Formats: sequence, structure tokens, C-alpha cells
Amino acid sequence: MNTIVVQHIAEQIARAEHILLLTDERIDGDTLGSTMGLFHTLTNLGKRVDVFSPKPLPKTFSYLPMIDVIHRDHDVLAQSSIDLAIVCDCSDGAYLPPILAKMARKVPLISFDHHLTNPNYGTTNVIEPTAASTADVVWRFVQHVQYPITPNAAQCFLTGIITDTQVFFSANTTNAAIAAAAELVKHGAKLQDIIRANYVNKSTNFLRIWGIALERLFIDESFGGIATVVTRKDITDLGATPEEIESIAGVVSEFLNAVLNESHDVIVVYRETEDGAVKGSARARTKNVAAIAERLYGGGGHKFAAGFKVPNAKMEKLPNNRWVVRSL
Ligand SMILES: [Mn+2]
Repeated sequence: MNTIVVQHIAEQIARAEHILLLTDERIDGDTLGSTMGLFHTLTNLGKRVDVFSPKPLPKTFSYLPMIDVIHRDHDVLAQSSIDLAIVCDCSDGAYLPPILAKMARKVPLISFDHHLTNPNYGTTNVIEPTAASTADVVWRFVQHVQYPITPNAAQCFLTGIITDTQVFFSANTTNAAIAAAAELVKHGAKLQDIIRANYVNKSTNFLRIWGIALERLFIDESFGGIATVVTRKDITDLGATPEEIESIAGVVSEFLNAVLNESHDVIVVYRETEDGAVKGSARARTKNVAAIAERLYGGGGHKFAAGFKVPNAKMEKLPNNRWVVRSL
């Protein structure tokens, strides 16, 4: 971590009287964990802090301490006392310009992230593409500047690490993430609560969809790997919750990437969405799936974990249990 940048941010925080924290619009455990970890750390320093999220929060994360402080209302942005903004785990910043335009005045924007593709849109940027999660980047910053760490902050930071590494299962897991997790447990984070909330609490309907996905595995020549499909019909027939549906492609692709044998490097889970699109979630052990997803469908993400969305499309079944994306 660049010491000059860290000192600069510490000075900006020291001067700030009212800080606005922003999550990404793709709500996951890392954007919420890193943002709420900062919320607890900064309020503990005596700072006035507001948190804004552009999207509704899945119930999965209701265990995060004080998650209810997060505002969805744009009024929170217009407060003239806000003098610093910080965004966590937001890879491209595309949603930010209209949000920042609602603020009473232009303030410095600090961006903490770990996406390789981050274009450094912040006034100050701490981007560590080798980090397992934004939460462990923010945690290293907090340690570096020696802010006291509360059990609530530790619980939030550990949530980011655990969810972005699938409990240290996925290829992005680093020694630094494991070391950070051990430190956070010492500071009062409850690892078992995080695992239970994120990975154990699945409904029978969710597991039935998982069963369908396993049964449909096929060799997908477009990605050069193994793929499967979840259709709108599966979802309506089985009635999983919106959050379960939103998470299914990521969860199933992580699982398959972890358990399938070495003969298959790439995993893709295709899912038909309610708005008539096909979303894909791709994982790999060695190949650059972000590059393949970008070439085929204009998607992106990390080298070993990428996604894409094809609007106005559906999945079409071909002979021999193969499937393709078809434009409508
Ligand atoms: Mn992340």
C-alpha cells in the first residue's frame, strides 16, 4: 500500500466533518462489508457518516451490524455539510456521475477497490488488483493508519473477505486475505455467523434449482468449458426468492469451478432473467474468462471470475443437451 496515498487519505478523513459512503450498484458481501466496516470505523472515530446504496439490500445481509443505517433516498446526498465521499468495491464508477451530481457541492472522492479494470475515476484511488476483496484492502488501510477496530467493523470486513473468496475456496484467495481474516476474528468478528448467513441458509427450492443446473451440464464450445442453464421456467416452477435467483449463477459457478476435475478449466452458468435477458457467470482456474466474456458478449470482471448480460435473449436447447444464447 502506497504510504503517501495512505497518509493523504488519513489527512482527508481527519479534516472531514461529514463523510458520505457509497456502495457499488452490484450489491454483494464485499461492497457492503467494506462500506459498513468503514462506517463503524469512522463513526467510532467520532465522524458524522451517512451511507447511501443505489440498490435494495438482499435480506442475506441483515446480520451485518447496523445495516439499517443505509439510505436509499437521494435526499441524503444533497446535505451541504458533506465534505468527503468514499466508494468501495465499485469497479467502473459508471453509476456515480448522476449520483454525485445530486450532491450540494463537489467533494473529493476516495475509491477503494480490487478490480483490475478500475479506471481510477476517484480523486484518490487505492486499487489493489491482486487483493482477494475490497474489504481486505480497506482493512489494511485501517491498520496502516492505526484506527481502532470495533467488533462490528471486524464483522463487516470479514464478511467482504469470506464472500469474495467463497470461504477461501476460490482462486483469488491470498495469504493476505487469510491473515486479515485471522486478525479480524481476534477483533471480534464471528466467522460462523457469516458462513451460516451466506452459505448454509438455502431453501429447498433453491437446492432444487441447483439440482436442475447440475443435471444440465454440457460442453460449451463458445467458452471452451463446461456450462449449464437456469431458465425462467425453472425459476417460476420452483419459486425461489429474488435474492436466491440473483445469487444462483454466481453460487453454482463457484461450486462447479471448485469441484469439477482438472479436465475443464472454464465454467459458465447461463440464467434467463425476468427482464428478458440472459445473464452469464463465468469462472476459471487458469484461463482469462474476463477476456472471453468481453469478446463474446461485451462482459467483464476479474481474470478468473467474470460476468455478462445479453439483452433481449433466451436460452435455446439444441440436440444432445447442449444450449446456446439466442437473440429475440
Ligand atoms: Mn469485491
